Parts: sequence; structure tokens; C-alpha cells
Amino acid sequence: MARKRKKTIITCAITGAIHTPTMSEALPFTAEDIADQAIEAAKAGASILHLHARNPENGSVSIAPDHFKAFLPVIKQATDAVVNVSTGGSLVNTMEERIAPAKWASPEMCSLNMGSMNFSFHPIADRIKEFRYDWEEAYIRNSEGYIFRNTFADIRFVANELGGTHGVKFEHECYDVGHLYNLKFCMDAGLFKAPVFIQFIFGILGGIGPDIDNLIFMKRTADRLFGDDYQWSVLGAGGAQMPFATTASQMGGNLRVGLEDSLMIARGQLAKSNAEQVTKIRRIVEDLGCEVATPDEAREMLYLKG
Ligand code: KMH
Ligand code: ZN
Repeated sequence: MARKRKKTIITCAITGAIHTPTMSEALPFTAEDIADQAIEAAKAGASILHLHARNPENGSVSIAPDHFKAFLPVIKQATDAVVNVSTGGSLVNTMEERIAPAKWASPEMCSLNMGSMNFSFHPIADRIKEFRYDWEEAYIRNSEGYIFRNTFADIRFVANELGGTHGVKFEHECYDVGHLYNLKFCMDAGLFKAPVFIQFIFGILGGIGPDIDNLIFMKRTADRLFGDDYQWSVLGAGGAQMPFATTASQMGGNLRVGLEDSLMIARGQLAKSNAEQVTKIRRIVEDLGCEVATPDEAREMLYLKG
């Protein structure tokens, strides 16, 4: 008898903190556009929506709970997708500021970045400089070498603040193989309960590069460190998005797409929306014989609080 294949969870990361509205008209930054695109992505097959907020005036990244309040209830009302609130913030925020939206929303999931790193936008730095953020200086400094700070103390702080009372499940963002060891260290210290949900990230300058060999390496390392105590998903930045998402689903894992991670739908072609990327990867996943998980199936697979 043929072995039953695990379903694939599609996460869609709607707007993020990196890209700017000058780079693509499709990038949503008003509350209405973020909500509309999130709802459309859920209809297209995303069972998890990873969300950042933006300042509606100019599209700059915002960690103001009020900006999240303007779209989260609308999304929750219109879809049954799992809401995942970012704690990544921007490169200039304190950890307290970065978790404020999640503390307010108490969502089913939150991101948690598993190590400090260079997080360079070097390949797109010139494009970003064209865009006038209030704190554009931070971006310019970043392109010359700014640090995305996620110390062990920061990680413990987020775990205690959001994992405890709020019972949030974390999307553990692992940008390199060392971050897997950081996660293992934290689990051994009792910060996170198994099974943890790991997002393997490829192609951010400062993290591991977008080579499929590296995906195999990350997966093997995670198998060795966590055994059955983890679930995993894959995010490829930029041009690595679709190839890595496809490979992940073929390997029995889950995947993330969305305009946060790539603005393109194909080489040289901007995506019209988040839903367009979800529709494309869903078709590929299904054409290759896998099934896409519904939000409730994702909740069950990831043991979410529901
Ligand atoms: N921007 C992605 C590479 C977060 O929101 O905490 C990782 C991310 C981080 O989604
Ligand atoms: Zn994010």
C-alpha cells in the first residue's frame, strides 16, 4: 500500500520589513491593502499568514500596535487562517517594542529569530536608499553593516513573554545552521516545548546561501538535533523562493512564500499580489502529487492553541 504523504502547509508572508513600495506597486502597506491581500492569499491556499505592519503614510515598517489593530481583526473576521505576528520589528527597535504587537494580539503564532547576524540588504541597498523613510539613516547604515540583534537574552525574553501566558507557538527563524544549535540549546534550557516549528531560511545576505545542498544540510542537522521533536518549513529569499518552496514540499516539509520574501512571480516579472504567488506554488505542489493543508489541518499538525 502506498504511504500516505503528509500535507504541505503554505505560509504567506504578506509585506515584511525589507522591501519598499518603490520596488513594487503590489507591496501592500495600508491596513486595507494588507488585509485584502492577506484574505486573498488565504483564499488561494495559505493556511498561515505571517504579518508585519507598515506606516500607511509612507510604507515604512511599523511596530506600532495601532497599525496592527487596523488590519488583524479584519483578517480574523474574514478568514480562518492562522495569524502569525512578526517579532522581527526593524533593525532599530528594542525587543520590548518588537513584541508589543504580539502581546496585544496574542495570536496563535509569532516569529522568533534564533540568532544575531549581519542582515544586509546589500543587493537591494541602492533601491532602498531611493525611498525616504523617516529613519532612512538606519537602512543606509545597515547596508554598510548593521546587526540584526537576537541575543540569547532576547530570545529568552520573547519566550517568557509570549510563550508563557500567551501560549504562542513560534515560527523559529533559522538563517544558518548555527541557529539550529541555538534553538537546541534553548530547548535544553527549557525555553520551548517540543515539537518546535522551524523555518529554514536561505538567501539572506548574512545567513546561509540559496543552494539546495544547504537545505539538505540544514534538514540533516535538524534531524540529528531534534529527531521527531520538530516540524519544518522553508523560505527562499528572492529568486530562491519558488525552487526552495517546491523542493521543501517534495521533501515532505512545509513552505513559505509572499511578497516579504520575494517581489517576483518569475524571473524578471513582478508578482501582482501575494495570492498570485500562493496560487502558483499551490499548483506546483498539487501537480507534483502533494496536498495542501487547510488552516485547521495546520493547527492540528503544529499543535496550535486554536
Ligand atoms: N524576513 C524574513 C527573512 C520576522 O518577521 O521575524 C524573516 C522574517 C523575520 O520573517
Ligand atoms: Zn517577517
